[in-house]
Amino acid sequence: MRLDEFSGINAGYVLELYERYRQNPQSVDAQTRRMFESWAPTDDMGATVEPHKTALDVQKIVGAANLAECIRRYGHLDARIDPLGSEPVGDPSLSPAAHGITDADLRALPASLVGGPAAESSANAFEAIEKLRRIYCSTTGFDYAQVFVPEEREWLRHAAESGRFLPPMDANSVEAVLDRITQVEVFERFLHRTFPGKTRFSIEGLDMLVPILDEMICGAAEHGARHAVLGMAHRGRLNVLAHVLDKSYGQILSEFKDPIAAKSLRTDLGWMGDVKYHAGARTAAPRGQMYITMPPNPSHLEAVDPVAVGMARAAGTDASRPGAARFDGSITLPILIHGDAAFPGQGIVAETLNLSRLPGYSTHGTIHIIANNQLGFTATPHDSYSTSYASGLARGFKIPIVHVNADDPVACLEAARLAWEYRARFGLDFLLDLVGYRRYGHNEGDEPTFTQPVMYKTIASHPTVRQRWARTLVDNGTISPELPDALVRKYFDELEAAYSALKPEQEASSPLSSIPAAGMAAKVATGVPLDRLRDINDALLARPAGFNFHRKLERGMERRRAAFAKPDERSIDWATAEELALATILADGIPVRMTGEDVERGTFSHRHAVFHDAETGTQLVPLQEFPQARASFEIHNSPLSENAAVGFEFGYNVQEPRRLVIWEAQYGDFINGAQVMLDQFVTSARAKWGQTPSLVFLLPHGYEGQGPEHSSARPERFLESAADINLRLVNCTTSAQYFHLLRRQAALLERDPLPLFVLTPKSLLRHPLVASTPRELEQGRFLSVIDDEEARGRSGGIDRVVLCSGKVYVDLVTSDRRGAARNVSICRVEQLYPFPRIALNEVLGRYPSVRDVVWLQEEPENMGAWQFMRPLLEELIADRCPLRYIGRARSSSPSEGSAAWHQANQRKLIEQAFDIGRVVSEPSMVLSKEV
Ligand SMILES: Cc1ncc(C[n+]2csc(CCOP(=O)(O)OP(=O)(O)O)c2C)c(N)n1
Repeated sequence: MRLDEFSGINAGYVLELYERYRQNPQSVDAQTRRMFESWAPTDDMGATVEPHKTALDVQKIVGAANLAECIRRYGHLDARIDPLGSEPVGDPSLSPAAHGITDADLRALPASLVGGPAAESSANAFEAIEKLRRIYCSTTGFDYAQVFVPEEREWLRHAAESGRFLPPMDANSVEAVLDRITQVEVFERFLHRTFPGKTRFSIEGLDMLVPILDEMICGAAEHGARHAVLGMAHRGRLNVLAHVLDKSYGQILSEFKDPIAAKSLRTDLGWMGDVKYHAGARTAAPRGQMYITMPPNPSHLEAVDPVAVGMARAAGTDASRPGAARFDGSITLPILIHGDAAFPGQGIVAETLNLSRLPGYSTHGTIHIIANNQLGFTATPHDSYSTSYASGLARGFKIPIVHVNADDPVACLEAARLAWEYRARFGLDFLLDLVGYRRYGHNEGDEPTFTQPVMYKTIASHPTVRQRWARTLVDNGTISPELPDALVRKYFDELEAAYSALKPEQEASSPLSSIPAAGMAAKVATGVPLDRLRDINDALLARPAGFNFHRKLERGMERRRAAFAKPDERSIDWATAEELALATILADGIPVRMTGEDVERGTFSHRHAVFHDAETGTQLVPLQEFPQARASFEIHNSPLSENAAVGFEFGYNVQEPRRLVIWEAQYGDFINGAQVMLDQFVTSARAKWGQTPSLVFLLPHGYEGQGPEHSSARPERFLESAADINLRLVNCTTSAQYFHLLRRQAALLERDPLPLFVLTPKSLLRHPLVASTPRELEQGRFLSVIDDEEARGRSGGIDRVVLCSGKVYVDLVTSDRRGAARNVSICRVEQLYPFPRIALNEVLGRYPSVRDVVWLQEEPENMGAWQFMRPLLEELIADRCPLRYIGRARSSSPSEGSAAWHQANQRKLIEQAFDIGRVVSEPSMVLSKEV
């Protein structure tokens, strides 16, 4: 047996064992003994190795093998990845002495001890170790020991050591790199000169980012990818927009001039626009066969990460066929470009990384690039992260990392090629830590030497990567000495020409979506014939042969089976209405994606969209099985995240707006974990970027004595940012209303898309008053206001109209005070926004003798819908009668912590609704006051 059949440390171990066997054959186990009886170790030249000579030889062999392993594992600590020349931290284990050996010892040992491609062409271990050093301790730091799957690690090791991914070095290729980085640099220099001091977040110092993106995108396109989604922040964004997304110089330059042309000031759809370095873009024509999209993003660093990943997931998902949606990661490529301070600092990065291997969220690998300029505004790495590198977080997700010096084009391109190949082969995330510097301050008007005087002294005299690469190519005779300057001139001329071609008031605004026709939502027919509903219901309840339903679910299923027996009985509870709505939407050919914490079963154990066989655990998803479906249905329990989870669905939704995308919060209040997504994307995307999201949010809401955190979804949060009809906020009280609402949303996806926030019930999920009749699903439609049918019959005797929304309505009508209060009409405002002015006006007009109109809510006065409703109601009521508020007093916390206290206040609230004429003056948690 040859020694090199054992690699690295194994060889040392085998020889040590052999030595033990020679000393005492009984000291090794029987199997090993049998092997050694017929074995004399030889080296790779076939000569016999004599391990028995001394124990010292074995130690040297082990030392050499360990040294090789340490270089592979820790070599990146000695790599020169900082273009500004800082000394690498190094590691003692990288020196032979640490392993009890010398260079002379290594020369005397066979190269095979080192193993891998480096050993193949080496005469001895010393030469092989030197090669390893050049690979692992040069301008690239390979950092992949955290990859635990041997096949992946072995592939990475071979990729690093074989040089297989080095870029071609023929004259054309190296000149093309020079050409590209000249274009990148000149763009910044031109802007610097033409618009001095104007913020552009220059790429300079990380110029190689653009050729790296070229390499990844072209490489992936050759392997069949058709859609790249680039999520990135401000740094280098304009350069990437110009050179990767093909945004024209004319458009960019006109945005810098920022003209106020009367015709560019749109007033429709709430259009406000955004600064140029937040703008998104999409290539107009495919590059190769690849479309490239960069979503717009807010200033909030890293917030765009899950959005871009969700877009990539949507782009790679075929939802056109019934059953589960089919995702093909090979046709889509998400690339996220992070900041070196933001990556470790922003929690959403960890949330996004955590999505990477989850079945409902995976993109078959996202490529991450840290645009590492070694500063975050003025903060140093010392201030910014506790990990060794900015990329440290990725290690926990078993993501291979390559740190690369941004001044070495060859190393950068090798890393880029390796990244997309790894992603294509294993379908997993990869991280490229591009280490450069920042030529100017945080922005171009900022003075960096206040805080980084020493670093900026170095930067001031540091040649650009273009200058360095040009010098290398001129010195080795690959290009003529005139070429670098000629390229610079060429690109300056191009920019000059674009600039002088600008019209004085060139249109700088992006095209906006068209304005939906007025009243679209009210016109949608959402009823479904009873026969069709009955058939679908039966199909959803079909029992596949051999499937064992959980005993406790059987009764509910029986009830559901009988739901259509009497069309005028209230047999449709909330969950049934939801399932029938989704099923009929699927039968209409609209795909549905639903996610959220524990949505498959439903937080309140009401949904059971996924059944688990009680014997085998096999899953059954009726909405993927029923024969009437014409599009896919997917439902996934999300990870325990709100921010990234909502961001992902937003991205999915804007990428594929013709699919109904629903996210459910465990309790409505948890959505504040996604506040950045709401403020920066969902509610303002149309005004800033012309996007038209239509994501649905289900937010359990209602005061039930569960304490401050599980009572309120904080409707005020949505009303605060409601303007120009940018969202719908609904708090509906019946299953039929919910059914029609979901169907309406699906029908409006293309015609009048808006985000929909639904405050959904908890205890009322199974309440008989919330249940609806099958007939209501057939004949009804969503009503923004529901008048009090009982009171209408005696409208002349009505003194008070109580307007309320959601669960408190049920508390009112089930109160024992209700029977006696025949002069009170209780009307439900089911849609809080858009404000249902016409419907409310009609309702109020029906009660001519009304003495006061009350807005009644469970929430404190500074929360809930009151502050939003008040001016609108005042305007509507005008001088008909006073407006009164009944609800909890102003409070910093949404509700009481004790159930008993809650009940007392809730009782008071209801009493006051029926207590006409009494104004409570004593200090109380509950107020009744005229306003
Ligand atoms: C969530 C958030 N917090 C703070 C800021 C303000 N801010 C803008 S850029 C920046 C520094 C970012 O540093 P880094 O991630 O290294 O990116 P760089 O600007 O250096 O490219 C800060 C703190 C922000 N934009 N977003």
